[in-house]
Amino acid sequence: MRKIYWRRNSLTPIIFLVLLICFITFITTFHINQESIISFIYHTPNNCDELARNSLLHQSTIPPYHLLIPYQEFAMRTSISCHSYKLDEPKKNPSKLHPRHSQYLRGKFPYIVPYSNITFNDIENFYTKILVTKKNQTKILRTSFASNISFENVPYIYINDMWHPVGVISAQRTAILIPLQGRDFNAKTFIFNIHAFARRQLLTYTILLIEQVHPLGHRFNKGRLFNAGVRYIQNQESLNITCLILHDVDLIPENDGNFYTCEPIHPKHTTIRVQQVGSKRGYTRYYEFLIGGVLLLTMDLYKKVNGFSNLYWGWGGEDDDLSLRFIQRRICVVRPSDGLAIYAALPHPRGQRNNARFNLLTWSTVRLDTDGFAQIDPMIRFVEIQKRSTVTHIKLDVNANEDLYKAPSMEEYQSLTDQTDEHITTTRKTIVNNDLSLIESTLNEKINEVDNLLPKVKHDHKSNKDEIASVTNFLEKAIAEHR
Ligand code: NGS
Repeated sequence: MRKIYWRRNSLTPIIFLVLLICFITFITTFHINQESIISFIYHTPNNCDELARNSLLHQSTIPPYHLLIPYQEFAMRTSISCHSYKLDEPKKNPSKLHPRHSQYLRGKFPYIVPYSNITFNDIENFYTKILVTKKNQTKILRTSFASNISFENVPYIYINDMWHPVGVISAQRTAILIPLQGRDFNAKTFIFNIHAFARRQLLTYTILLIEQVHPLGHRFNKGRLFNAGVRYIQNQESLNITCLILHDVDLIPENDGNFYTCEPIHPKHTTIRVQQVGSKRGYTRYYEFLIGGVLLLTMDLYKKVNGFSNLYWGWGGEDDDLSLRFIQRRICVVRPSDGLAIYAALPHPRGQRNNARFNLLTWSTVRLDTDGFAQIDPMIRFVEIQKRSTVTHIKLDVNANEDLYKAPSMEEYQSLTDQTDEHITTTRKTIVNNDLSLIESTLNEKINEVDNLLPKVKHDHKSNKDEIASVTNFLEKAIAEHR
């Protein structure tokens, strides 16, 4: 017995020691490796305010120390939030009403999940006929598609494609843009609720559902849908929209104090905590870098970052790409308090993942000017526009330019790699010489050339996934060699 105890006791510290040595070796190797690959991250100022204070960087439109962004590392270490910014402090202007002064704010928003038989006509009928006859504010309404509806009848009028609170001039003119593919029931549930929500805040607003109907069965391109929706709004000059709300179709705001207003110089992200409808698990909080879900920003800000990238097909990444665009333009993001920025999420199956998203994110910052809102027109075709007062339903072909389907020829591919090689050599030399203005002009020139070819390769098709991988590998290797 004694012998057995002795053995056990002597083995434990030895095993422990061996494990400790392995652990230390692993950590050291891994850390050194990471350091050499992404050393620039350690020099990157960690918030937007610091970036803004650095005037030299401010003048440059390219990322400060790097061209490549190992996205996951970057997102973990970089803050996108503005610090010490006070939200919802409008200038005192009694002629234009900020939602904070609405008499209809009640705190918790009593959202409704309707029956599955609800139609777009039911919603139209509800807001133009059923609700307007409601006299008693506390009365509970019951319809063929939902019961227990406690929405108040806030006096509203529909003029020139916008809903206006009667006798009130709202602080802003708001467009709520909802990209869609499938998920019809979510869209109807969302639209049914969001009118009641917007009215409690006395917003002047319009709602746009931007649906991808073509190419059939193709993966979702949320970036193109948002770019197309914003282009549509821009073309409808009479709408004179001052605030864009980029809204996921499955999220219903739960608190009236989550004001749907744009801040003048900062984007506002309001999806801080989300809870699945009917789930008892409580709220999930997302990572700090995330700006997906619900984002409110002015048209000027949208244009400043050239909107969304057009290259993300399938689930994931396009919103993180937008975060990188804000970082590149030294724009930080504001958020309401945790208690107000809460949402109920409607259930739905998750769309097909975009396996190219990390490659695309790595190169995000060099594409800002050549891939986005300014480039959207030839890519889209408006298939149908259905107008109801409760929703303008835009149906879109998001890949109108057949050329984008074609994989690049071998010559194009060779020329792309040649140009990229030259571009990297020049860039590295100028970085070594530390001449920012030269870097900027050289880059813009070279990137434009390369970018004319890149979308063809990076366009996410199963058929050219290998090309994406090999181009990225090639570029990464070339950069490593030139370090
Ligand atoms: C991240 C995605 C984002 C997405 C977020 C939340 O991982 O696009 O999850 O997704 N980024 C990448 O994949 C790079 S959610 O849980 O809401 O479906 O928005």
